[in-house]
Amino acid sequence: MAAVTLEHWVERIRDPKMECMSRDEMASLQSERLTKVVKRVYENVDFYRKKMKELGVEPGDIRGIEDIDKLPFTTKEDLRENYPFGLLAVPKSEVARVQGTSGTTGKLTLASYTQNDVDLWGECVARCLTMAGLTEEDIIHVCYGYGLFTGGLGLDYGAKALGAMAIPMSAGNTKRQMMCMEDFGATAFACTPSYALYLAESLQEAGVVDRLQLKAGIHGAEPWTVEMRKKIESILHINCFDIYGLCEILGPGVAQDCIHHTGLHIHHDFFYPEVLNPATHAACAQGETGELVFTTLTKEAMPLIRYRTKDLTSITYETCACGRTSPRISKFTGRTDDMKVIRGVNVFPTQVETALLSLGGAVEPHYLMIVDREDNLDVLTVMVEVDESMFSDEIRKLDALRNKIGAVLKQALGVSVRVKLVEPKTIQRSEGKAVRVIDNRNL
Ligand code: DLL
Repeated sequence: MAAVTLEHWVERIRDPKMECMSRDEMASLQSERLTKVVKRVYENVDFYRKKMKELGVEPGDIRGIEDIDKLPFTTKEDLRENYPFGLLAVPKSEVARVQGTSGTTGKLTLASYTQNDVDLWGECVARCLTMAGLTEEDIIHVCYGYGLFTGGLGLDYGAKALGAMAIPMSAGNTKRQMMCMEDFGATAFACTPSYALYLAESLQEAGVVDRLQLKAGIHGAEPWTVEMRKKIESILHINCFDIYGLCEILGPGVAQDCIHHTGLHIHHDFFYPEVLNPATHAACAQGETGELVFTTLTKEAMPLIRYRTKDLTSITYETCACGRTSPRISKFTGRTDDMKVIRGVNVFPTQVETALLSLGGAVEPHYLMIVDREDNLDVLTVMVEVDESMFSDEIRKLDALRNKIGAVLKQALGVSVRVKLVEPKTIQRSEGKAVRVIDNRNL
């Protein structure tokens, strides 16, 4: 069967009451939830009681959502110091499961969930799947890893809450993925965008795209550009959606874009977002880039107050063309910690991706940034995959392409770049999050 495009779909809104509430109604719900969660963490979590006392704040001082800036921040370092169970607000016997992600020091960043938290997670991912036009009729091929990483189980819980069929493939073995996708008639698939592109190219090479029944891709867990989305969509003739989340807050399902692709809708009845200047902590104006900070409003096992995600984005509160009133965050430009400062210039991997994709044609969006220090000077090398045919052409053509890429990257990044052209599939593919930067400077 030929691939179906989503163009003629009418999007179904799963929970119009929550997703289309007026601003005042939502503020009152958020206020009620915030006052409860603050009281709970003050009474049950030593870390928060101590922090609030240091700031001279009592739970009674928090009367509504407008008081949120009186509360202390929580950072990844706080999680590390309280690893593994120091931030629990319930007895350990009430924890139904834990999920984790790699931390910066070798230990995991660990999050705990009660059964209600797991159900909330399923509800959030189900809302995201609905935003992608999926229903209980759909078959969702999940090639995110299952395990401590939240991708596989999160999508699985979402499919269950929606009443759809989940195919729990987990990551790896691309040939098997392709076979099952075709044989089981998957109508949607979920994995990182870098693996989605790899899988799409592999399906194209195998000539099976037209035999698939895919209509949607649910991708996230790493930054990706609009150009990358369009590339996957055009190979598979589907619509792809950007799903966001982090294990400390929930896992996938904190936010996702709808068919209009004008930002990711946050489920703000559960997670209250702020976008703050990372240095001054002042609230950013709508549209201004800053660090995303979340307060979980209903989580039981490990509620987090003003958690600093280190993810950089901007926010808008305008109602979307889809009718949802939830605030929308723009695609992430990077993290406060994946930004590389190269000869004093801030460089993000997504800038490289956008620049490469602007060249179209012979250049693939598979790249690797390598930062070295030579004679006390930073040197940025960008490895780029180019079409195989380029290597059989005259050397002059290859040089011209290298120079062109170098010029485009210099223009986009503001620093000079050494370009290394390599054949397709030279850069290692990842079934999980792609590695985009290797920094050899030992800073
Ligand atoms: O990556 C959860 C997830 C799984 C999201 C599957 C989407 C799909 P962590 O391993 O805790 O959780 O990593 C969270 O990944 O702070 C962001 O920096 C990055 N990230 C997640 N989603 C996106 C996205 C999962 N859509 C960290 N765009 C976050 C950009 C993303 N970055």
